[in-house]
Amino acid sequence: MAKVEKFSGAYTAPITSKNGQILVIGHKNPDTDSIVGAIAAANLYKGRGYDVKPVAQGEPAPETQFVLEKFGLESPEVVTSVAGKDIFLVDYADLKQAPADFSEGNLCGIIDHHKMGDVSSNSPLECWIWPVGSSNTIIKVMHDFYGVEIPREIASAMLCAILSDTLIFNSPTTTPLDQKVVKELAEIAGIEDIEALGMEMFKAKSNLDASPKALLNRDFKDFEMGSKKIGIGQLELISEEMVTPELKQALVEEMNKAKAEGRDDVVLVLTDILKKGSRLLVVGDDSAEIAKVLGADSEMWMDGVLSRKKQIVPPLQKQFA
Ligand SMILES: [Mn+2]
Repeated sequence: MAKVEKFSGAYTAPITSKNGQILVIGHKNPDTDSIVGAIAAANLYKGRGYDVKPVAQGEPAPETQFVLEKFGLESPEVVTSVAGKDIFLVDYADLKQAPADFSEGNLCGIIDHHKMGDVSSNSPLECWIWPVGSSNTIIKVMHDFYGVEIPREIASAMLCAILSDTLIFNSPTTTPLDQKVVKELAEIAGIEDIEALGMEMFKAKSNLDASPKALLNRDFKDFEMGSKKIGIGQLELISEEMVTPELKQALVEEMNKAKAEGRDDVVLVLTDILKKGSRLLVVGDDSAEIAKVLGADSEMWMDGVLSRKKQIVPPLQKQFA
């Protein structure tokens, strides 16, 4: 039998860019996975010969700022319009997370690890959507597939993005591939104590020195669930006790304002990384039902609940379908 040659990216057809420089763009309210993902994916596409630029739909949050500064990476330019542009999406595939004029752009590819979204394209596209803990895990595998090298500073930031999305491997979204890729990235980056770097990063993330409105919006996503529109925010903290009763009250006020903007319910999940659980804040017509479905106790504590994607959104979607 003839030997089957190992398949690699060298054999795939090139992406055709009709509109000049291709933008690599993460989701709204960008997190570390989406901003570092855009930078890392741009490195990959550049390595394959494309003229690309990483951009973001907003300024980096404190955790991302920490990562970019620590490894000397530039914060991507903020871009909120993609009309007439070729684009790659990183870390999302739904219209709600995309720029408002998304449909006037030309979608060339998607790298994501969320449930399938509702974007569509006008021509065949490159899609890498895997059920792993972080988009950066996929981007590392893509570098290997296409034979593109990862510079040390980008490898360091990618490692941080995976630790961020998987809560240092504590989130139930973590897969063995995430752990393997982090080991490989640590080797490229020369990082020895992965855990210590992760904790340093989460300390930066726990920065609550911002307005209640900015805190609610830091990692906030809207979901259509049956006939309901439910906004769900999450703050990942070293300790949920950092949120004082006064701040909690101010956050609930902001949540009520967000509800008045046309949502049925607004949820804020205060995740305690060390206690491995989350405190639930919820305002809206279905608040009692939401608390029940998510298994919150009388003090609204949800033991073992760390992941919005895996432990919050699916049960609510099922309830309100
Ligand atoms: Mn992600």
